[in-house]
Amino acid sequence: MATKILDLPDASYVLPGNRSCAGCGIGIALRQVTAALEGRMVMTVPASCLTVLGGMFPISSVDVPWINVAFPSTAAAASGIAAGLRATGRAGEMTVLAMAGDGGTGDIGIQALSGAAERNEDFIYLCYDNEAYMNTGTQRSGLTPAGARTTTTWAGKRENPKDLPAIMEAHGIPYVASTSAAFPTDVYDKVAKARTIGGLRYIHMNTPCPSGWGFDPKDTIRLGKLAVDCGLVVLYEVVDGQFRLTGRSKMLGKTGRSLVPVADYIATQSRFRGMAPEAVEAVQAWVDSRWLRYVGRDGGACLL
Ligand SMILES: Cc1ncc(C[n+]2csc(CCOP(=O)(O)OP(=O)(O)O)c2C)c(N)n1
Ligand code: SF4
Ligand SMILES: [Mg+2]
Repeated sequence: MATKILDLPDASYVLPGNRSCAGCGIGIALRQVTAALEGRMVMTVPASCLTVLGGMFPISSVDVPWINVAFPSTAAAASGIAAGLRATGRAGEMTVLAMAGDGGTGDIGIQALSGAAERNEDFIYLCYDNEAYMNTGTQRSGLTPAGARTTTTWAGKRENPKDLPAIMEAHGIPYVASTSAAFPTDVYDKVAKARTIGGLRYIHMNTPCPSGWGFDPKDTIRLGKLAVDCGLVVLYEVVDGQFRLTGRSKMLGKTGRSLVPVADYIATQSRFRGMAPEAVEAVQAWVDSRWLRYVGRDGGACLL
């Protein structure tokens, strides 16, 4: 049964005031992530906007244990903590949560993550995807969408983003999910479900970034929702190989309602300024074929 917005818990483990930009999607989602674990957790976090949000010693903007680790080692550090909790008989007391950005996950941390997934280590890995290396001033990552201008793709990125949840699914881990910071109940339910499962659980979370994407901070939720409505972001989960659409994506798939044109989404952000019409069409074709595949898989079809 999906949680309703008014049923989300009042408890907050993200304290008032932090160093992220106004309207940052990470801070919005971190409330649901930590609430779903009831604060009974230990986090490993590599260099990123999330580290900045967490704060600099002796100040902290979160009320949960948090370890800053070297960039490529997020999943390795989480594996070690999970092993330590197991060895001391405390594994049931708290959840180990590795949380990193798209650059820290899809590019720099992928080998440690892949190794941990192959060993089916006991922790949740949550990749918040703001679609570039934002903390260092917006460089492209392997998850930056085609057409987006960054300081290293100043004419617009040519490649589509790599499908990280599919890569994780190919490891045969028990739980993979795709969610968005714009849907707090979807984030909450997926983290709460992942908490009840053993082994490596991977959650991919789209996280709008006003500063790097070029939009007004008041529009974070609106744009996050638009990304789902146009099919660039799809909400789903794969439990033991069984795929199902969730929330808004489920509704769109079930009713067969047309997706919003990708061009409408692209027009909302300055990172896509001057994108050639043919490039927009190419992204639309890519989104359309992916969407058909997702709808076709809904209800069970296995990727492998
Ligand atoms: C080994 C290493 N290389 C580079 C850096 C510089 N650095 C710090 S944060 C960051 C960007 C991280 O991008 P991402 O993982 O997407 O997180 P975001 O900043 O977008 O939240 C980089 C390149 C570093 N701290 N350590
Ligand atoms: S640059 Fe983007 S992701 Fe980073 S703190 Fe600012 S809004 Fe958040
Ligand atoms: Mg990033």
